[in-house]
Amino acid sequence: DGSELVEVDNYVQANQAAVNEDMFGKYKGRNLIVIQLESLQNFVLQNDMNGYEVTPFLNSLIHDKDTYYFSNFYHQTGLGKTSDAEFILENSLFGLDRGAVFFTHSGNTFNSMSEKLGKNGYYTSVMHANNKSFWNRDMMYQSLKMQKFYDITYYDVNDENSVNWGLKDIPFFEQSVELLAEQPQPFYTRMITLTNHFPFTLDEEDKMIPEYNSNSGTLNRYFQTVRYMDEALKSFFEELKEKGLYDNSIIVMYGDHYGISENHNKAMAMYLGKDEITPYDTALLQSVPLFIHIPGSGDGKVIDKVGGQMDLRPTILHLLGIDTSNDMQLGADLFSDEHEDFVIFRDGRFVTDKYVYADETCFDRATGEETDIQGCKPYIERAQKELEYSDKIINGDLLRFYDEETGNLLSDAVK
Ligand code: GP9
Ligand code: MN
Repeated sequence: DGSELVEVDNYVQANQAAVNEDMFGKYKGRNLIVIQLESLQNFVLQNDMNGYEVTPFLNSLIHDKDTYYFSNFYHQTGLGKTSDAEFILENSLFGLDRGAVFFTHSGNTFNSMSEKLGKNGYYTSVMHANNKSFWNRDMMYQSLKMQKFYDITYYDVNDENSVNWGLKDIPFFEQSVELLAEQPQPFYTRMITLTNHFPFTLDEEDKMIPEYNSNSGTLNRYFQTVRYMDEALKSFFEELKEKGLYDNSIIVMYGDHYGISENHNKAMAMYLGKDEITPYDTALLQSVPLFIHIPGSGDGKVIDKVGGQMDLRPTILHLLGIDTSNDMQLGADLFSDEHEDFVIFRDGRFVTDKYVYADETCFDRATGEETDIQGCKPYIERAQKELEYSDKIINGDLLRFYDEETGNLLSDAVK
């Protein structure tokens, strides 16, 4: 039954962060374009590789007057990888600790961001040039009330314009802009890139920088595919302008999960100029970039609050003036003064402004030295609790007992 929901609901209500009144609804009615960037980690930003800038376009955005760049933002995905990132964005809940929620619980009731935006007059879609059943997307998108999935059948994919997993990002965005332009407005469209995916291979003509020179071919090629993706984003922004879709949109971009696993620690240490990669370093390397680009805002800045993918949904909905105070969500608005510097990873690790907890060890965030576990204790408990609550909601399909309009538990839940 749904009685478990009472406890979860109390926790969620008690941990609400008040909205930032200056930001709430400031961009009401704008189109929303969310770009989930495949395997993009933060360490390549504002960095070079043997003298070559890896992300010139994204770096230029960091200092752009219309961009909020979150420099201390982390992925929270598990084994569901790309699909977990999608799930977290849509629901502000964790994926599961085993398997992929997109496969295991695609029949659940949710109260997704697409559903909410749909109810607020938005046309909602996903654009991704892969088979619709990959990650069980076609089934899950129905439960998420996504109105349209532009899968591979909507794209012209051939030998010339594909590499690695499929359609290259530059032609993907070129073709997607045509689809965007046909959609009713306002729209919420989520695009998922593909070229910067393991094993990070490219055609010769798309290599804009050389490979790196470590013992890891994976890391060596990663810089090249990231550089290519950065170029694809640059051309996408131009195309949006040409189509007249730029000024009236908000563009949110974030990395979905790590691209370089711990198997490449030796090469990573070489690149980062460290003796070794410790569990502390590995945790901080889970940082992925988050950009909220709002043409005309003029208020852009670099924000170093600690946050994670769970925070995306309330942050975005509030900018568009959509209330989330009744939502069963575990994230908080990154623009809220009450947003806490605390991000929980799916495996129980966490990062705060003071601590990094990894390998069952509490590290001083500033120095990377091991520190008294007492400092981490309260966070360890909360991390466990939030993960457990999220799992309860999903495993018990508890949102079917919840009326998100009123915030009331349906009668079945409280019997
Ligand atoms: C496939 C793409 C990659 O459609 O999203 O998924 P991943 O392997 O990164 O989870
Ligand atoms: Mn991915």
